[in-house]
Amino acid sequence: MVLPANTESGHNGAGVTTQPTVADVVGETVAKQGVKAAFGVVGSGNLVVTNAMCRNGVQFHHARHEMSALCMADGYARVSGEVGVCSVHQGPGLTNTMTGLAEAAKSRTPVLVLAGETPAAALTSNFRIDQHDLVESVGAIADRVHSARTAADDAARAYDRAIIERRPVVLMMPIDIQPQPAGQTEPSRPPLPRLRKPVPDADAVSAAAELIQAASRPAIIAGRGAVLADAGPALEQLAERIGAVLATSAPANGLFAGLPFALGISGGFASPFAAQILPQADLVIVAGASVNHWTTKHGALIAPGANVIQIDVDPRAIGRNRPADAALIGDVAAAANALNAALKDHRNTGFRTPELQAQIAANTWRDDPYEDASTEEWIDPRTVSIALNDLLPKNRAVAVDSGHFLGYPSMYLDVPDARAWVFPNGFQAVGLGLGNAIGAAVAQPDRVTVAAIGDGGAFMALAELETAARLKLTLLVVIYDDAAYGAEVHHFGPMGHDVSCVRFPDADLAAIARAAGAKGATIRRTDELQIVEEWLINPHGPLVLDVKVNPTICAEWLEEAFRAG
Ligand SMILES: Cc1ncc(C[n+]2csc(CCOP(=O)(O)OP(=O)(O)O)c2C)c(N)n1
Ligand SMILES: [Mg+2]
Repeated sequence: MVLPANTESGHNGAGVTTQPTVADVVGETVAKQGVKAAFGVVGSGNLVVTNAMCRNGVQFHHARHEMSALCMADGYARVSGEVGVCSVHQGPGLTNTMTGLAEAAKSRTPVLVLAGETPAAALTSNFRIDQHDLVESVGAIADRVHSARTAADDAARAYDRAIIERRPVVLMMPIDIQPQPAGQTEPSRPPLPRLRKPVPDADAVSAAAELIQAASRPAIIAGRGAVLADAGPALEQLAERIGAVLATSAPANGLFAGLPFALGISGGFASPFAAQILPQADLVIVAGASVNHWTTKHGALIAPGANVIQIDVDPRAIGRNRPADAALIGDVAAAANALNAALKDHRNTGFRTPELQAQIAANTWRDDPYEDASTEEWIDPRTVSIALNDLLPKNRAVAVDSGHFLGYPSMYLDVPDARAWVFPNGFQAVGLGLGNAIGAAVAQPDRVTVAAIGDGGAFMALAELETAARLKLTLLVVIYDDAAYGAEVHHFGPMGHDVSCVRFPDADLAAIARAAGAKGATIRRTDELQIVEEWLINPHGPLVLDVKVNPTICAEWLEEAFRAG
């Protein structure tokens, strides 16, 4: 709708009916894209736009720090498949989001950030920074509300770009334009088509099908591209036809959960059995995965002579980390369906024998023996992870942080599907896990969400314990507390460096959680996990477990990563 100047048809959020402002229209336009939830920290540069979203049906969840607010939008987007929305103040409000924004950019999460911006003419404003270059430098897209006339179009375009370009978009909203009467209240153009499922070229499909027909023991390694394409069923159909075993990259964990020939994660977190089977493949179909050094254990999990077929929507991804013998450029589900059609008369038992199925079932991580390093004072992180896995309902989601502890939840906590797994490790930053878990818990209130984090990551995001408590989330925060930056201790200690600066006095994180309004308990033995059972009867409002893990254990996956450099 185009409004003549001074038309009285809006609401300024202060109870006064006026012509809608640019901020009103931006908030309304974003809400009308179907946004159900938004996160943020409110200042003068984003209060009006945030209220406008709320008036139009968006539920706004206020965080305590912008980095975590961004992570909440990221985690929300990862599990819901929708655009995550985050609203922040200009200048420091935006700089505070940077680490979370870089993670969302590296993990290609569609996030829309609504950020105030100092007026072009306010050259001496304290808040002034180059917001455009700042966000572009971490891989996000900078867009802008250009004028009162274009506000609705600008907002709709920014939202579309997050989906189409699969990256976070920061919509700068100059604070001198925001209060102006909007020249237009609705976008002038229809939304861009959202469904992009590019089908690979037919010749490429034939070439890949030929390689598959020549293979005797194929494997499929699926990544986040397969998750985003909902390609699990199409890939399993293909795998069954061609006799393939299935594995995922760490970010795509859960995609093949429960399937008989699923080996779990390929890479540093691979079970010893999976690591033994995967290099036996003579053909590997890499489906929406980058197959970087983490996923292949520095190349060891794909045999040097194996053929590789790589499927990716992005042509630039082909062969980036491992040369590909054939490439299918397109949506992973569309490509798998095309291969299923091309191979409709092909049948190969391949790996799929009853013997291997039984071996896979009997050789998961928890079947792998270890010497329990629990003491009076500390619990073995593997022991507590296995016990939690047994206690928690199957309908759960797990979000992790970064650090030495990271392998334990990845190896021992099962997830029912890929949307129940949040792995914000594209930037390998510590401190993003709790925010991501909160976003995931908001998106899936029917699931028990677990935030598996280290004590270092917990302290970086501590403020959000209050958020989790205030929002009464069904959230179990498991802090693998070794009173240290364990990753650094285990990396530099063996080299003879002084690591006293990355060891900390024991801290009572359960008491801190209680002070923030959550339930909290210290865990040193598995019988103390009874508190989880009690909490699960009515798990509304977070329970924080300060698990005192044995700091002397160095996880094998990390040792190996350090060895490889
Ligand atoms: C933001 C950020 N700062 C520093 C680092 C370097 N770093 C990697 S792991 C780690 C230790 C994290 O400690 P904690 O969360 O307790 O996990 P732990 O390694 O002890 O299991 C640090 C500081 C990082 N990756 N990201
Ligand atoms: Mg630690």
